[in-house]
Amino acid sequence: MDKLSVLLVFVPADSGVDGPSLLGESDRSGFLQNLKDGILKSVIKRAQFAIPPLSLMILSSVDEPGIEHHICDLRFETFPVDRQWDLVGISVQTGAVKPAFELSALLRARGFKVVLGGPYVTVFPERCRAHGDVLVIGEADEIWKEVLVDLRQGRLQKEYRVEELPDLSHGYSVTKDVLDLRHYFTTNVVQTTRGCPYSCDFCNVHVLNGHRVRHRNIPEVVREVEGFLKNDRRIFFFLDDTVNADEEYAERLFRELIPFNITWVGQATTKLGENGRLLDAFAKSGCGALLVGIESLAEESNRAHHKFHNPVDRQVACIRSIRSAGICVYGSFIYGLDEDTIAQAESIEAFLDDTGIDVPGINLLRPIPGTEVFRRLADEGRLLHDRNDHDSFRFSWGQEMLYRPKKIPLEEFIPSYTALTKKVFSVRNAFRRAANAPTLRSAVLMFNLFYVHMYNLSRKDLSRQMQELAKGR
Ligand code: B12
Ligand code: SF4
Repeated sequence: MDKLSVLLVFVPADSGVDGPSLLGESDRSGFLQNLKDGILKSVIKRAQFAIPPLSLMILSSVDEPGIEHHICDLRFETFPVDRQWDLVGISVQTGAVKPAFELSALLRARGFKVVLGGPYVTVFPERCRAHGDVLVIGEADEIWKEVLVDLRQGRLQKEYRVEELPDLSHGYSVTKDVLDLRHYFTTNVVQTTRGCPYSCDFCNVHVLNGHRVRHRNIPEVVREVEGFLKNDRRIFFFLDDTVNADEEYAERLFRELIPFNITWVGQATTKLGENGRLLDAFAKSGCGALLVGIESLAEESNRAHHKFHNPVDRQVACIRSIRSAGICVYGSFIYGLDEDTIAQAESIEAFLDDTGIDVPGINLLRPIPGTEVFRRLADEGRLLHDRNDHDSFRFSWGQEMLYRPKKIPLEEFIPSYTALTKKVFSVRNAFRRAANAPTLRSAVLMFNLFYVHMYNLSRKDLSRQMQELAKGR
């Protein structure tokens, strides 16, 4: 008997971070201009570091007799409409809800059965109910098998709700069998823990994955790394939100990974700089770069957003110590948090000089529905769009303001932010940072050049918004 075909789909957001297909075509002509655009595009393509959706890799690795999985990543492929799919699963991410629902409507009109899952479905099942035949609410690692069995037996239910967060130590293996390896910067994406003990109010992770850090078995992660290396020797991305959340676990794991001679990147707290043993394990196991969330340099701002775990006065020393261990630091700031004043811009510049951060990210707060900050800004009347109309917010990277900062009028904030990004993201600074980076110099250069381009786009959106604000006055 033929197997039932299940297609899992990842939908892009409307932002440049989401893949080369979104770069847009040049509207200018001329040989030199085309050459410049061509070079820029190739830099951007490489610097986007596009990685496959781990969620869909996990689901497609669930083995159920009589079922075959396929993945379609719409960042790189078009939807294969000419085939008969017995079930289409769409991952719905905040930032790409509208296109996800539009796709679902199209497919359902053609008679396909659609199951919706992912972060947005988990937080807002009621808003998703009308848009799919089946909803999966929560982390689907275990419940997906139930869905597949029901599909096989012709008794799919309307809703599958994960009552208890999956125990990751029970063991599952992730394969890349249905991925097209060529699309991606690397396909080596691994998650070792889930959940976050902290409660930053702009973040969804503790809402989606809980406050308790759940670990995978170390031998299993080691086996996964070994297996992944067989068909892709490129860099590894550890997708844990805080790869040093449990320091003892992290040290044991990364010591075991030393013999594999990999290079890896991940996300950590700057606290790492105060744990010499863990830093040593990270460096020896091939850690090349870590993203650290610095957010505001005003302690009272971090407190206002419930971020208590990285005291500003220890940041400089911690970042220096991480870089001295040979690991690049991507420092992520959010300018415009509640207690920030206009002086924040200068503080960020000075901090970048002081620490030598290799790749700065100077973000605008994206209030994601379902977070505490979204609710608070809405209650305080500071959102620039209707709280019930999630589609009107462009959550993707950079771009225009979605709310009014508390202490800085928008009309002052926007010029201050754009002046800052103009200074920080120059081609000259990109080369300087690459030259000073402790390792991965060409990646640091690429990323910084990519940001020269992205922040330029963001400034255009903001200047458009300034004009609209002036007209509305
Ligand atoms: C890697 C990553 C990215 C990568 C890759 C995207 C991806 N999703 O693979 C990139 C850089 C592209 C990215 C971009 C963005 N991201 Co992001 N990202 C992450 C990160 C760090 C890891 C994602 C991951 O692999 N998790 C592990 C997997 C196993 O979990 P999962 O994706 O939730 O999948 C499980 C369930 O949701 C469910 N599921 C998921 N899909 C489906 C589909 C079906 C059919 C079913 C049944 C079940 C199901 O089952 C899975 C297994 O348990 C998460 C943080 C996190 N902890 O998840 C943020 C996170 C997902 N990102 C977030 C955001 C906000 C964004 C951006 C909007 C950022 C921006 N401002 O531009 C964009 C939007 C991109 C888009 N297309 O919409 C938020 C999402 C909040 C929300 N409510 O949706 C998160 C949670 C971070 C946060 N701090 O809040 N991101
Ligand atoms: S921002 Fe980072 S530390 Fe804060 S709650 Fe989210 S994952 Fe945890």
